[in-house]
Amino acid sequence: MNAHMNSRVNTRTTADLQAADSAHFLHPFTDFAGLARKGSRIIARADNIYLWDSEGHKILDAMSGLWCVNVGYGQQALVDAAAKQMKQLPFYNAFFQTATVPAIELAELLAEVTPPQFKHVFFSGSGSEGNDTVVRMVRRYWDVLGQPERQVIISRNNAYHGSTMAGASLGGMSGMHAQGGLPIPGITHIEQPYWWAHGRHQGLTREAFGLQAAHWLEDRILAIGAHKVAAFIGEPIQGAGGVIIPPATYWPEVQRICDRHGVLLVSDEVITGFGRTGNWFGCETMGFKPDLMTFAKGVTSGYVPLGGVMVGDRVARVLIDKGGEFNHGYTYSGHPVSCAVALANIGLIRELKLVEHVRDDVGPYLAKAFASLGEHPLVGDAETCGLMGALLLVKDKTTGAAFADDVEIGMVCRGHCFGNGLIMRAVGDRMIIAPPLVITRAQIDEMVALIRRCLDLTLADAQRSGWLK
Ligand code: PXG
Repeated sequence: MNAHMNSRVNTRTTADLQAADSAHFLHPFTDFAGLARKGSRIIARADNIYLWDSEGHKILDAMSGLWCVNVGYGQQALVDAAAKQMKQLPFYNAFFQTATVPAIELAELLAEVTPPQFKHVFFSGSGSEGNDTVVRMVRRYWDVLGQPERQVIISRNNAYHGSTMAGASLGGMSGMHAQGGLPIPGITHIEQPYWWAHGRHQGLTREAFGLQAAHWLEDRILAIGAHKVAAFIGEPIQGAGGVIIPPATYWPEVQRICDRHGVLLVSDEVITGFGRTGNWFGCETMGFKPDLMTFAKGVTSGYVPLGGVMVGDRVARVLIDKGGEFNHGYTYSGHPVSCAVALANIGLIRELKLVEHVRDDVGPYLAKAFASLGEHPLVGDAETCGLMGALLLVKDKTTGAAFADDVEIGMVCRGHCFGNGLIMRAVGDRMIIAPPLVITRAQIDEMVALIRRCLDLTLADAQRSGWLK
């Protein structure tokens, strides 16, 4: 039997799989040679909030896969929905004046669970493609309105909006811009609303800093000329950037500024959507009313790929009533299997009352647990919103001083997480989590005990290595 026919994890050794992996599989955001030296950890199966690797180790997945498995692993309703749809109609497109039942019904359901300005959706296969759609759609909107000079989209440093040409350009990751000549023209970035990095040293309260950060947007709009600015895009809470929760004053002020200058407001809800922050969408938690909303990940809990853009009435009416043909779309726009799984997933979020569970029960419970982790000697700041959380690791708790540049404290801590059956991400010195929404209070206790153990081990390393001096 050749390797392809015998490719199930349980019939091949981990070493054999790792060799095949490094021989053939180029992983995303990975130093290929570095990984080949080390070998991948191979995840073999999962249930609820736990994973098992190919060596049988159990791991608590505090990152929901990659911020997506909102309903947790092993939900039979999603499996059944996929199998049923695959049997009945595995694929048909939505291009040539055709549609499929799951795509229609999902569009209808999304209009119901999203804020009231949204009655229309454009489907994509991922969040990146959703944001490519945003770029083309906002520019098309201003063209149709006879203002083609409104081209510029303003985004923020340390934003993440995906990895396609447009997604990476909208994102504010300097490492991504440095490869491949990005950003594409007509995209500009302002500073992020990160109080610890940009507000604390000025002695500003979080609230005052939130207003200042919002006014960076107005300054940029005025510098460019409002007649040239198409849209502003932001994640309600930056995810990949390190779970940066903006002050409560930020988004309402951003909204007022966009309204004042007629600029479209786009909320990238790829991470914050479908219950993550204790409301269906992050814009509801943060108190603003976007014109467009990108989604992906939690719409199917990651069981199959799906993304898209919710299109608010302001934009939809122009494109529908005056736009003619919009020359844009993907083979998998409205994929019937993805849409069937999304219908089952949203049904389950409702049935299990997961949004309420996050808002009223496990969200506040996690906030308390993180406040107590905030007392750990390594932690300078601890914050949560719903089921997203971050711990900032600092050298000196009283002054908040950071570790020396050559000390990768986050990676040290992440190493201990790996070794102790916990998946937690490190973004610079920020340790971040976003567990499945089905997590219970007892499981939060278990997760927090693991985090505390990893912090203690990291502190011991820091003491031993003289990094605290
Ligand atoms: N917008 C946001 C806000 C995201 O978080 C995307 C768009 C792109 O989605 P796709 O489906 O094209 O990947 C994302 C994706 C990380 C990490 O390191 C985060 C994402 C993807 C990969 C890694 O935290 N978010």
